[in-house]
Amino acid sequence: MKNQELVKIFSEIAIFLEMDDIAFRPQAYEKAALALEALEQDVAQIYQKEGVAGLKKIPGVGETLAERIEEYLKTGQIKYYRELRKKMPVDLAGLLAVEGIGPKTIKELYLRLGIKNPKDLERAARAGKIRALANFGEKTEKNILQGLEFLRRQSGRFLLGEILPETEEMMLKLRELKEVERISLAGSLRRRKETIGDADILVVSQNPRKVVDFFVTLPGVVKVWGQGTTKASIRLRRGIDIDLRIVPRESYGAALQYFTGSKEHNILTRKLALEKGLKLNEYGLFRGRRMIASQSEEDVYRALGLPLIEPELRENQGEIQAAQRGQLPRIIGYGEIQGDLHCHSDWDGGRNTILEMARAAQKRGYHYLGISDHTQFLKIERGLDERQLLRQRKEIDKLNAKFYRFQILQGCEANILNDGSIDIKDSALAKLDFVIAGVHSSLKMAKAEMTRRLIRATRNPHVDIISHPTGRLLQRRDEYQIDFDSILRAARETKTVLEINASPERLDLKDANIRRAGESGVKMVISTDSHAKEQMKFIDLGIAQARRGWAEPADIINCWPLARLRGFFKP
Ligand code: DGT
Ligand code: CA
Ligand code: CA
Repeated sequence: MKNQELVKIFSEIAIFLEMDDIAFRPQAYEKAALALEALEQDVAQIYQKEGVAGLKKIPGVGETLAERIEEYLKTGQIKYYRELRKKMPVDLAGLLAVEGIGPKTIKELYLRLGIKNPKDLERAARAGKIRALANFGEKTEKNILQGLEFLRRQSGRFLLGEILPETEEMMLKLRELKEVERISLAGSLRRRKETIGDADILVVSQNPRKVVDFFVTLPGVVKVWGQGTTKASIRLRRGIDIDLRIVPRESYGAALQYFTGSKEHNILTRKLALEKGLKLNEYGLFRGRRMIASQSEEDVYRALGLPLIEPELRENQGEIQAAQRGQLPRIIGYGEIQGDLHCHSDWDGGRNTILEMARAAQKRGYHYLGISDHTQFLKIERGLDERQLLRQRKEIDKLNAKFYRFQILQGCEANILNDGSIDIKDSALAKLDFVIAGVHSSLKMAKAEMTRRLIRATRNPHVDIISHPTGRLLQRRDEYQIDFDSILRAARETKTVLEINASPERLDLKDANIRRAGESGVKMVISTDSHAKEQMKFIDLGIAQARRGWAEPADIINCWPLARLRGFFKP
């Protein structure tokens, strides 16, 4: 249908006219665009049957606009529009999508700085060229950058840590409806991928229409992309999209298996079904017309000759073959962490006291907590020097005397300096229960140099753990240049532990590296790096990452009881 193309052209003409401060005509084009958008018949057919007279019956379309439509239908273009574009060859839709940018601004930015699209806009804003313009100023420039950043988030993927709680909140509301019999996450969110395109929720109900109606009107829904009898798709604030699907009880297992994905994993399960003369889809596993499995995922996998494969493993990384051979790992469970070893207290600028952190750890059911405040090198975070560490030791001893079945360990997060040495004396490190060391400066070293730096740190006789070993920040900063295999070798030789940092924007190590570490016999620790007690909950993100990396409890030192841990740390 040509309708949509004409909608776009008329809307853009309206914007071009607005740029030139022309009265009334922009509104005329805008109105016609709206009418065409709502029109159910095809304009080309209207024209074919009734000619220009037919076009003029469309609300808002008068003599001139009817002629323009005729011109477009006959020649495939509108000369008037082409000339306007030639005068101002900019990506209108792209620029208008940036919060705070209107037609007048676009014109000025094009005429003065030659800005044609969001990319040009970003470059100019970063170079400080916009604030230099007469009517703009520094604040506008900052707003433009913020608008661009927001747009990027909207069009891009979301961090697991930001989309999971929002989706779980929506699930809680859905659960309140009595028509909802069962509910589960699906898609990449159920697989706990580190970034998520959209959230998927699967519901079992005998009354899907009711569930859909309830879902699309929930508070927080800012847009309904689509709504049918058994599915709906909505947007929340901040651009988070959720797909909801509703299935009958009998199909739950097959539907969950299908909508959990990954697509690549599903291709393999379907192929396996075919090899057995079966057919697998979202409704069930079939032999001919007969459904042989569909109620639970276990049933589906069993009928394929497989044990249940955990969602975090369904990424076509060899999990099907491993399952066939009975060699799936017994991956770490969400409740198996015994304590958090990387937590900061108010001694180094964290928000809570040591005791508050300890209480929070106890509340989580932990048996130990490692306080690992920054050391002196990091001036911004008020790092501790040797004397302060000694004082802190005394305070921790005092607190420990009062605990039952719970202990605070004193560690620190020391800095790995450029040459791989540690920013605090060995004699001071020796007095701690354990030592974490991490890179916090000169992150952009050449590969060989950075690798040497980290290896030297693992060789320090007191360093037990390397924090956030690859230094990445999700969607913001790449990993350091390092030869990870060499690091793994050094870690194994020196019995140094690599951290799986669970903070939502790090998740470092990443899944593939966790798997390599596990295969090389390198031990890992899952830590939240909490600077406030509320952040301890991020442990689940780290566990998810460990599961995606096929890690078993034996690989993760904070799944171990305290006595084993103490015996494992370097003296
Ligand atoms: P995302 O949203 O990009 O983070 O990744 P997913 O895995 O959540 O992908 P999504 O939301 O497009 O689809 C959810 C699941 O539904 C996906 O993991 C597997 C299933 N699925 C969707 N489309 C297809 C398809 O065309 N073929 C197959 N086999 N499965 C599909
Ligand atoms: Ca998804
Ligand atoms: Ca989806």
